[in-house]
Amino acid sequence: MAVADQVQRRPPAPRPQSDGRLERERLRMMMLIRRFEERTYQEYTRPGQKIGGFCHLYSGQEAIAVGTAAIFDKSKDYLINGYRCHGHSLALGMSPHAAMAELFGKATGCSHGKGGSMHLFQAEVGNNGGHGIVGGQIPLGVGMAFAQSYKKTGGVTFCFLGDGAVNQGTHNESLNLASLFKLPCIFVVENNGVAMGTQVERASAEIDLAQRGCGYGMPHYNIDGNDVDVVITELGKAKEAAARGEGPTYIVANTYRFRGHSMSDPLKYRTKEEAERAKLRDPIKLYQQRMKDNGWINDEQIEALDHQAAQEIDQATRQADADPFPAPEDRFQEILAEKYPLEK
Ligand SMILES: Cc1ncc(C[n+]2csc(CCOP(=O)(O)OP(=O)(O)O)c2C)c(N)n1
Repeated sequence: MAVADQVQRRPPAPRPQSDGRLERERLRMMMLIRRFEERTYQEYTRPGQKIGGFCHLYSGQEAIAVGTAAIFDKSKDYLINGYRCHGHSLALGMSPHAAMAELFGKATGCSHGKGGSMHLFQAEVGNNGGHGIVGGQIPLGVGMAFAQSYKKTGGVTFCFLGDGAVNQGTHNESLNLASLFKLPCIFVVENNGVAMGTQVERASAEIDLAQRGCGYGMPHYNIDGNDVDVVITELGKAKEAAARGEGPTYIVANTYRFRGHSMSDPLKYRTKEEAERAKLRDPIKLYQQRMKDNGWINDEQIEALDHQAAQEIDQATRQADADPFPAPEDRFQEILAEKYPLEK
């Protein structure tokens, strides 16, 4: 049984009273992210590959990013992330074109083609980006929450990390300070059960990762990371507590990644049966079913949403492909080397 199934879960969210409009938008976004990732996979693996560098796909985990975006206030909240950052960026409103152009290394990309897949940023909406050093984003997130608390902005920071990052030293230092200073920080561990090819039970002595929050005196719990309504409800409660000055919460969102760790992963560490079982809890399929049960959508409308998403991604990809690379004279602009030139 996967770790995610063994640990205690919070109960499902109550059915919302709704006309289905917001829910349709959430479903649309999850489907758009899935289409974006599948196209990224195709572009990365096609002969004459146009996407370079490391690239980590988010397929299977969409409910977490989309649920967070539903409660995120772009005027004052912050989000910071590891390298698996495409989904969060799209959910917070980055255009598929700005994201795809970044993957292609083009000047029109969100980081002007200098960051690539692991560094999608959009600071103007509070998206403080993807970070390639495992656990490197945790103290940065705590620093951002410290700034929000110090300046009394009323905003909160959503700090995302993977199940592998919980064993980094930065995790200990950051959680302690966040709790001690009662910072408005919500730690969200996206527990997809595996760090590269190492399962949680082979890397962590305590497999219930939510217990990590206990040692730092903060509320801590597991949630179903495949259920977008649960994500909204539970992260929403943590956000309200943080905004009231009650300090951080530690949430483990249990999920599964459908693709390999990165593009070169032959997936030898898991069985076909495990992957097939996980697909039964595909967050998109679960949400489509819930929406159909509530009479908010039908199969035809779902097909139309998918068609629209595929077209939007196709257009974004063609545009990204046609866009220019950054000009050679700009290569030291907007990077640290601009301030500390390597060439004297
Ligand atoms: C400090 C550091 N050590 C090792 C690596 C190599 N590395 C890249 S991803 C990864 C696994 C992290 O897994 P997890 O935190 O569970 O995130 P996921 O990939 O599942 O999203 C490792 C060890 C790294 N990037 N940084």
